[in-house]
Amino acid sequence: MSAVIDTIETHLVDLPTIRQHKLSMTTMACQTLVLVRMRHSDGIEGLGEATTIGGLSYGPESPESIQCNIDTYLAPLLIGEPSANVNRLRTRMNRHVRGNAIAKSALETALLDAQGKRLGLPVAELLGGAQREHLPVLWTLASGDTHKDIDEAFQRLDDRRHCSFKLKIGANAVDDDVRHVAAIKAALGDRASVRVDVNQAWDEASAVRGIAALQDAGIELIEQPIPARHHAALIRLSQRFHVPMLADEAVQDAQDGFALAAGGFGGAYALKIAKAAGPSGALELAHLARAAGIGLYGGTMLEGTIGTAAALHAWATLDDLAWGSEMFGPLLLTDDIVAEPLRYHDFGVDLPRGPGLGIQLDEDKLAHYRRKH
Ligand code: MUC
Ligand code: MG
Repeated sequence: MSAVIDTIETHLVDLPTIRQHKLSMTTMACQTLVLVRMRHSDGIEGLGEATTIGGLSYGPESPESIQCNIDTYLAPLLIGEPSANVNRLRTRMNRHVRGNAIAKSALETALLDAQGKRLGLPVAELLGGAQREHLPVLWTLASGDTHKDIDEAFQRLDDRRHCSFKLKIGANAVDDDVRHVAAIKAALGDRASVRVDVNQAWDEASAVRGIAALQDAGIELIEQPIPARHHAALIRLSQRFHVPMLADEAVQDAQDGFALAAGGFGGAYALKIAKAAGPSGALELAHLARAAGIGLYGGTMLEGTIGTAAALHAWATLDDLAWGSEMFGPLLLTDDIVAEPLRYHDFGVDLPRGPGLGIQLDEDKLAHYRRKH
C-alpha cells in the first residue's frame, strides 16, 4: 500500500534581513516565509517554502493569502491522496485552483522532498539528475546608498563570496539611478560583472534613455526594465540594444516564455520556482527557453534555505546556466530555521547532499521565529 498524505501544516516565519533591501516597489527589513510541513502515512515529512517579497507589493500573493489558500483550498485536494505521483498531484492542484503559483510551489517542493527521503535520493535525481554540485551565485546590492554598496561589493569579492552583482534600481529618477550604477561599475572595474534589476519601474521611453546610458557604462544585463505585461515593448528593447534584457516578472511560466520567444524576444529568462508553481514548471520554462536560444538565469524570490535548496536542485539539472544564479536568499537573513546552513564559497553555493532537499529543520528556531498570532 503506497503512502498517502496525512496532514499539511503551514507556518508564517518572520526573519529580519541583515540590512534594508531597497527595491523599486518596497524596502524590506524583514522576510516572511510560509513553511509547509507535509506528513505522510509512512512517517515521512516533506518540507516546502512559499515566499514572496514585501507583502503584496511584488505580486498578487501575500504570505497571509498563501497560508490561507493552502489551508482552505489546496491542502484538502491533497490530503488522503497517494503521495508518490507528483505529476498527478500537480495536475489535480492546477485543475481545481487557478493561479497561486507560490503556494503550489511550496506544496510541490514538499512532495518532492518526501519522495526523495522515501527513495533515499536527492530531489535533483528525481528531476533527472544533477549536472553540477556547485552553482555560481551573485549578490544584490540594494542598501540604497552608493558608497555602502561599493564597500559591500569589495567585501564580498575579498571573501570570494560573489563576483557578480545585481543593483536594484527604479525607485529614483532615471538619471540618478544611472549615476549610482555607473559609479559602482567604475569602482569595481573588471573585477566584477554588474547587472541591474529595474523591477518594472520604467516606461518604454525612460527605458530607452536609461538602457543606452547603462550600456555605455558597461552594465552586462538589464532585468525587467518595464511592466511585466508590456511584452511587445520588451521585445523591441531586446532587439534595439546589444546589452541583453533579462525577462523576470514578464515570464512566469512556459506559456509566457513561449509567447515572448515567438514574438522575437532575444536575451535571457529568470527562472523562479515561485513563479512557475514549483521546480517542474520552472524546468519546463528552462527547456522551452533552451529550444528558443534564450539564456537561463536561476532566480530567487529571496527565499530562506528550504526554498533556495529546492531551486538549487532544479537548476543543478541544467547543463547551461549562462547567467548563473542569484540563490543568495539565506545570506540576506540574520537567521534561518534550519539545522545546517547552505555552504557558500568560491563565488557560489554547494548543492545540499542527502535524500530529498538535504535540509533539516531546527525546531527551536522555528518555535522562536514562527508568527504566534
Ligand atoms: C527580483 O525581482 O529579481 C531577486 C533578488 C533580489 O534582490 O530581489 C529579487 C527579486
Ligand atoms: Mg527581478
